[in-house]
Amino acid sequence: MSDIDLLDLPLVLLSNRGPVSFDRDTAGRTVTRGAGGLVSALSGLAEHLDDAVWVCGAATPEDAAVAGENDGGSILVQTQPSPHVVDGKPDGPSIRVRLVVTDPAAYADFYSVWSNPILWFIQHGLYGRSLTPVLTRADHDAFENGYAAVNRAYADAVADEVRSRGGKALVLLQDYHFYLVAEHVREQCPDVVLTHFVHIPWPGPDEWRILPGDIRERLLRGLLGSDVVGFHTRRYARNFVLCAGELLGLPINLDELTVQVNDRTVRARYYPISVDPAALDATLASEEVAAHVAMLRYVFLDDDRQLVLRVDRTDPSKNVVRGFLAFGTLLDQHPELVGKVSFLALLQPSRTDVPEYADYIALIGAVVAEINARHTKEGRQPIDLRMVEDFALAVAAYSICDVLMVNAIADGMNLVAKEVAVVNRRGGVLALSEMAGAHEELGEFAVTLHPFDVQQMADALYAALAMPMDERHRRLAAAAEQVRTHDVRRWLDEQLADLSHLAGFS
Ligand code: GDG
Repeated sequence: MSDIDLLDLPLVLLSNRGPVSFDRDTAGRTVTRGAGGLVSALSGLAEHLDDAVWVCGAATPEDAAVAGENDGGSILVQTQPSPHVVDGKPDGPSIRVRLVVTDPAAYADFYSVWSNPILWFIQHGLYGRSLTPVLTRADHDAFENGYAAVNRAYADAVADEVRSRGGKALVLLQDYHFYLVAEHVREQCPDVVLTHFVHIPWPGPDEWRILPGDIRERLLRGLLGSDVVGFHTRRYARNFVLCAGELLGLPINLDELTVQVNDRTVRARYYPISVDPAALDATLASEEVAAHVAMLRYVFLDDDRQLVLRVDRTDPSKNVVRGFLAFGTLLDQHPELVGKVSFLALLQPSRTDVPEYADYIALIGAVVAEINARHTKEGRQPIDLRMVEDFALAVAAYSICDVLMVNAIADGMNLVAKEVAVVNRRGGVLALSEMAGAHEELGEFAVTLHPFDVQQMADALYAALAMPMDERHRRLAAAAEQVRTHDVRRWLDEQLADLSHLAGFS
């Protein structure tokens, strides 16, 4: 933790979903740790520091109740061995959490109108340019009363935490929900060292021109309140700097990836996010995963059959429908594969309150039914579509698949590809979209997919399935080595090293 010690500053984190959530069952209040690599990486940091607080949204009614009982202030939650709120001194790792409660209508406009789908869609190249009206009066109002108002509330909570720590702190903001926060925090606390990490792609200026000038300008100026704006890849960082130059007319340096904002230099940096290999190894070794592996082998891998896998949220950006169309084309053009290759799709229903997402799930079901009807042989359907939330099942499938399909239209990084690289034990081939951030690191070991070209994807799947075993193992070992040496800890350490430098500690 050398860089962290060097910083020696209090830490204020902000993300939409926090490190713990509260619920209620028959026995009373429960506390659960958040899942996922991001939460565990940042939790490790927050637990390590003497003075850290994590500001996040109250996601459940019980979260809101906890916030109310504490007058909106922070609470100390011991995270291990079992999470619980502590009053005095904890006797294990703990995180101070501040749950922000906002008006439900404002939150709905912030989350389900602006964050998803508008910003998410623009940043994944999915926003409509057809004849249907796009930004209506209601959307303009939702920006003001939802996105901007909620950003202001979170910024005030962050600034409050910074002020209570003497006005100087390291502030780490996460993702597309909070583009206006950095500027508000800096206005109130000019001495902060502030980084905003964007987990999704950042497109070039023309994509942002879909938004009216005043809104896109506010989003960019908001982010430029940071000292560092972090992305997964150099391409996204470069696009951001181009936007500042073209859309705001600010002086930029494309080689250095910097933007000049009055007397401040804002740096765009790229830090590819990654996974925690030790945690994945432990999950793979669990009895639960072993039971799933036995079941999956029995169902999919008898008689030298092969398995294509995909694991995604049901998000249009993941391009699930074209992926199935490519698999259908593969079977049309290689009938000898029918009955020999199965496609297991583990899809987690996502954002179903957004109409485009609900429609997408229906379309996925229809396409799968059609391909299965066309290619069922001896009672065996080629596509097994499971709408499930089951990480142990996903890891079991990661470990035994022959091919992983990631064909996203755009994807900030894609952690599934990195997870498969670490846990696959079968010489699994990564079939990876050239538009996923992970392609920058893993593309040379993968079979590349062009997400809009169904024929190309069918051909690439065929090449992956036909690849000799020694070649498969060689590529997988190289991909695993890349991920193990560039893990999530490194993602965080590199950011801290840069910030440490900026803060004058190194
Ligand atoms: C966004 C960006 C970027 C899988 N099945 C279950 C489950 N998973 C886990 C996977 C993986 C994670 O969910 C999905 O992460 P991805 O990176 O693939 O995709 P997004 O959710 O879109 O994440 C992305 C990421 O942020 C980090 O910056 O890489 O580009 O879009 O870890 O293993 N998790 C649970 N249940 C499951 O059934 N809880």
